[in-house]
Amino acid sequence: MRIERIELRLLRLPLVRFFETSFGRIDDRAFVIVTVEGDGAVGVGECVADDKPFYSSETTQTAWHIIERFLAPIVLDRTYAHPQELFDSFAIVRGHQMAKAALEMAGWDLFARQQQRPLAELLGGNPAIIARGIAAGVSIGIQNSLEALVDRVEAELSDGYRRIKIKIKPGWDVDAVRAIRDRRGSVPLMVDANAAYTLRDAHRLAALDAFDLMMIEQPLDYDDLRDHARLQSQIRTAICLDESLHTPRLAEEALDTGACRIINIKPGRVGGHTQSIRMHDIAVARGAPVWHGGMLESGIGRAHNIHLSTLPGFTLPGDVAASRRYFAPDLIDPEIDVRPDGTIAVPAGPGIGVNIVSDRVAAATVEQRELRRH
Ligand code: OSB
Ligand code: MG
Repeated sequence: MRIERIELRLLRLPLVRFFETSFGRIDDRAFVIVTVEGDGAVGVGECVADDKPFYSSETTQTAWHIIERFLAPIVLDRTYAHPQELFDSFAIVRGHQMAKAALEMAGWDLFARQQQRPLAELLGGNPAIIARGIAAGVSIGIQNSLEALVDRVEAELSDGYRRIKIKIKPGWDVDAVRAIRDRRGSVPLMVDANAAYTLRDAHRLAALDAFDLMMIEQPLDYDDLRDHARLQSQIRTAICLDESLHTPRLAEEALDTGACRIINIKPGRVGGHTQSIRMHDIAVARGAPVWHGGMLESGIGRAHNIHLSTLPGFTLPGDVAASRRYFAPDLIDPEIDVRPDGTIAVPAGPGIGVNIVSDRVAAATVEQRELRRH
């Protein structure tokens, strides 16, 4: 496989509904789409970095810079036997997992299209899951009121979703969980704090033990494994880490020190598909459940996420949901939809298997650049 041309596009799209987390509310999403071309084929990836460094230190602008200045010169016109060599070829560049992931995932799509095979098969997906589809869950942001929250939960459950995750922060936690339990009983429920608490809040987080949650995601700081281990020893609810885990090694350390019992994998956060597979394998070897996170992706990143979610260790429903929860219209046609049984079909064509609507991409493009070796 050889990549002869790379195209970067910065896009901005309005969200169907605002999305609020412990670090703020957003109404639209900026992201970078990376297209790679080689031997007459095309592959595409989506960079999950946002325009603000709040969820992670990367932004659309840093990712663009790192791809243009450092990663493109590594990959352009180099021969790879397999896309699993891409991530390790970036080793001279430290960090910048989201920039690396966007290019690496485009390379996987290119290779799968050249092989005329669905990406899920090349990643090592479970054939039964590839045939039946993946289990979908939703992530519900902080709402204006508890009534609005419970209404959202009802609407998502009636669309078929099998698991509800709500965002929490100090002041929007125990009451929000109780409101959902009061209305919907034992529905599979979990919370995500996006690092909004400290170890001094342990008693408040222990109060969530009464609600039989599947897990609490990233309660403490984004770079703190030690305090997560201390917290996990003080609460019954399983901790799942998201922001803290950028590498397979960190996942290993977190599981082996008791900082978490469950792993969230987002290929953007860990450097792409190859690193995601490695992290998945580490969790499976330790008997820890894995699920696929989401980053409010367009249909391009979303399709990649669906393919990766077919690996056998993804035993819990992920934050991978239907296009129409995010963008109307999405950049792809047909859009990704959830079925009444709460599953999402794995797109069946070569590569990520979705058709990109170029008019919609063009209309959302803010900036565009072509990179070649010269
Ligand atoms: O923490 O999982 C998170 C969205 C943006 C940044 C971080 C997170 C999220 C979500 C939304 O929870 C998941 C989705 O629906 O794509
Ligand atoms: Mg999270």
